[in-house]
Amino acid sequence: MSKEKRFRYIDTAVIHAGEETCPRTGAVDTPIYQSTTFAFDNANEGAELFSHRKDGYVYTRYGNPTLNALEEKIAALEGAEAAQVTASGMSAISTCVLSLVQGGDHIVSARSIYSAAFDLFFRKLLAWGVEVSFVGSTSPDDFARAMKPNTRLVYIETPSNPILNVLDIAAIARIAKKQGCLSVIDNTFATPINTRPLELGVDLVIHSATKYFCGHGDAMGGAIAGSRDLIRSISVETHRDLGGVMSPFNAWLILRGLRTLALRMERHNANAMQIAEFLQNHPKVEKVFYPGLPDHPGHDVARNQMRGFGGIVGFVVRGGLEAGKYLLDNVRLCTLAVSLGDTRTLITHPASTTHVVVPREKRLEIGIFDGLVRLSVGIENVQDLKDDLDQALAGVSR
Ligand code: LCS
Repeated sequence: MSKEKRFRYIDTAVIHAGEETCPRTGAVDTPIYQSTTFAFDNANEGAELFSHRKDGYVYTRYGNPTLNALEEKIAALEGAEAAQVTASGMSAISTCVLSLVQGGDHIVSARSIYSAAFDLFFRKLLAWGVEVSFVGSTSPDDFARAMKPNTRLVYIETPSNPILNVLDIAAIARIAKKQGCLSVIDNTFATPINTRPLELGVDLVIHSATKYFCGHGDAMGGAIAGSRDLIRSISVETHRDLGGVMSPFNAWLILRGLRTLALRMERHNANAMQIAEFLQNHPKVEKVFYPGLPDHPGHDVARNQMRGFGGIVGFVVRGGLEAGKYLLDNVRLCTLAVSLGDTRTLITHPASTTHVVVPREKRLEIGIFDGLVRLSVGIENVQDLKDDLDQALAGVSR
């Protein structure tokens, strides 16, 4: 029997929480339980497991020891009682939201959320009879005004993808609580190293574990964290039926990635701050969006609720669409790819890629300007990153 580990700090929790030396073999690293099904000793044990009178493993869609270790680690990092991991971030969002609402219910959602989450709400939920009000501003009062008697859920993301809106988590959680409905936050950009939303009163935290949790761009995953009761009902009543199960191998990769989360975020925070300041002083750059800059409209709120300002920087290149495309074609170190949160720096130009099919007016309305570039600042030496951006910006013609 191994001794219970004792620790207080999150940079120790990323390494130790949820994981223990295997009592049977002494294996120090959590094994990959690459098994779909788990045998019962006898028929009675099967009955006990299926009726939840006994804890144990039955079938990987219902639970798996490698996934469980990851769930315990994520719960510890978010200060939650429990967590459920899923096949992707979108799987976490769809499982969570579909578990909490039904036809006739109303959701209040921030307008600036990850585009596929917006599409899920706008296209699918509306078609299924769930009403959604999108709040375009960052003012908690506007969230309060959007509430209706049948509001069941308030859904937010901060800092938001891709325009880095900052929302006051505690104020919005209070509004939801006052109305007796649940609040859900996508904490992918901040990670629990920078913000722990449950401590600010939110009910459920969602992650795309594909991003900073994994950290190395080699595994998809998602997670939902919150109270034991909520996670249990999401897990038993919805996750098992929707079936977006994380693979044991991906759980193992994400467990491994998480052990360096605190270290990586420290570097992401520091590099992104320096890049934001560098871009702000660059003549070819019109505007920079980074919550760490004092002139960001959400800076004061971010200072209150974030320990670091994260690794994502948005900026508008002078010269619009063509200038944005030119920059992407001319960087030599930054990688042209979607996704974020990797060790390497990733660069995207939403207007010519992810949002190319969105009509220009609609795009501008949601802050996706022609020259907007999103940088997921990696953990490389920051001078190499500045040099790369500088040489590419030098050729931008206006
Ligand atoms: N939440 C946020 C904030 C995201 O940025 C993403 C993906 C998701 C949820 C969905 O997670 P997934 O299902 O991909 O694991 N964001 C992406 C992006 O900005 N580019 O490519 C994917």
